[in-house]
Amino acid sequence: MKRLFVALPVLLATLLLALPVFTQTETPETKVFELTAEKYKFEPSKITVNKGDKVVLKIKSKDTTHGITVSDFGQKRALINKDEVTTVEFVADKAGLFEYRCTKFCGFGHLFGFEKLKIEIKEKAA
Ligand SMILES: [Cu+2]
Repeated sequence: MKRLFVALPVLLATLLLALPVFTQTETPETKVFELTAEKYKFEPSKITVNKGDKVVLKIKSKDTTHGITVSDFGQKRALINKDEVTTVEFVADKAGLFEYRCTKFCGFGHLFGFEKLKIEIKEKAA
């Protein structure tokens, strides 16, 4: 019983000291990106967010209809029509580097040289 009286304050002190570590992690944010799609690339071609962030892509096409399928985050194909803004939203719930190319035939470069859109999702700093 006496050991409990010693152990309990030590345990409480340890928890109090550890508390700031738990509360320092970054809170999820909504990150909005304005992108353009054109033959044969997305611009910018790379975006970076933190795990947990809500990502909003607002994509415009400069020339013809393109498409994007952010399949790793449960998104179905969205078409990107010329002079319209297509919005794709997802929660970046896993870290890694994800690459997406146009998913709508837009010319011969679509088959051979399409530069992928890279989405880097960083693990939050501990
Ligand atoms: Cu294409």
